[in-house]
Amino acid sequence: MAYKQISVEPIAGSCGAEISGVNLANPMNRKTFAELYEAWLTYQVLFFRDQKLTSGEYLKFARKWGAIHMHPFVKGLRQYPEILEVKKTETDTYTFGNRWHTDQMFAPRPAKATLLYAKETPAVGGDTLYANMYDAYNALSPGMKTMLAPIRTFNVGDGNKRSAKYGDRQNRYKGASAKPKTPPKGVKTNSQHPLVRTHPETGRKALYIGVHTQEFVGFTGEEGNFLIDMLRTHCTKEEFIARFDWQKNSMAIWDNRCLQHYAVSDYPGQRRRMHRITIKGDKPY
Ligand SMILES: O=C(O)CCC(=O)C(=O)O
Ligand SMILES: [Fe+2]
Repeated sequence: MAYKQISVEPIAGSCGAEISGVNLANPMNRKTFAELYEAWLTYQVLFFRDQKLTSGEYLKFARKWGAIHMHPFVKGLRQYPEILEVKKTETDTYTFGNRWHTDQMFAPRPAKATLLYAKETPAVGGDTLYANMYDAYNALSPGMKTMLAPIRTFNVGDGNKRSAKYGDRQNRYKGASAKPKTPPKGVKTNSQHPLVRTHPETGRKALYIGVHTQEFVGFTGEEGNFLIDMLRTHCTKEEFIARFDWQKNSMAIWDNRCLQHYAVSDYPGQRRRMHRITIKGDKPY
């Protein structure tokens, strides 16, 4: 597609594009947003640099992508409960999002999109990695695709066994504003989903798996663990990955339906502070 309103520069062969020529604090005309949306479906994650928005303007831009999804375990900002602060201080040891995952996969209707806006960044380090789950699916053999097609996964939000196995159970939300909350009554934090999901907007198939995935329904633990480990290794091959180097006032918006992401924990003793908004999604199929 030829973009007329914005400039689109891919950052890797797999996914991700940097957008310029747009100020997100300004009201946006329909044509510009249509191009942004088209680029987003194509590249799966968009990056913007040097954006200066108030929290109100940020929230307004986020709402263009859909209704806001509220995090069941972490409180938002006092004035803007829709905005969650992902913060790591000089003394924090836990890095929020430091596992390959897709956001809110444990929810019956997981988040469609996540916006992240950099308020403070370390001098070096603290990048975010993205892995393209269309490519991960397409790289499988016909035999493996057939075998995986009917599988349903069981995904858990908190206190999950596999996280404990990988040693990241403690202080699970410490790096995210240190304001954990108990999920509101009636909010489900574990869910079954198809392992191979069809993107509702592109119609393309993607692997849908992440750190929240605990078991394959109807498989023994041993079988499930074996396949989950194999697929998690497969999904994060270098060929599927893009890496974004944040600066203050960078913004990203990614599609959780066809990507996994990973916050790199390589800046001990430095601060990093991000404002995150998640957008409601549909039931995966
Ligand atoms: O801080 C980051 O780079 C990403 C953290 C994360 O996983 C998220 O906000 O969903
Ligand atoms: Fe995340």
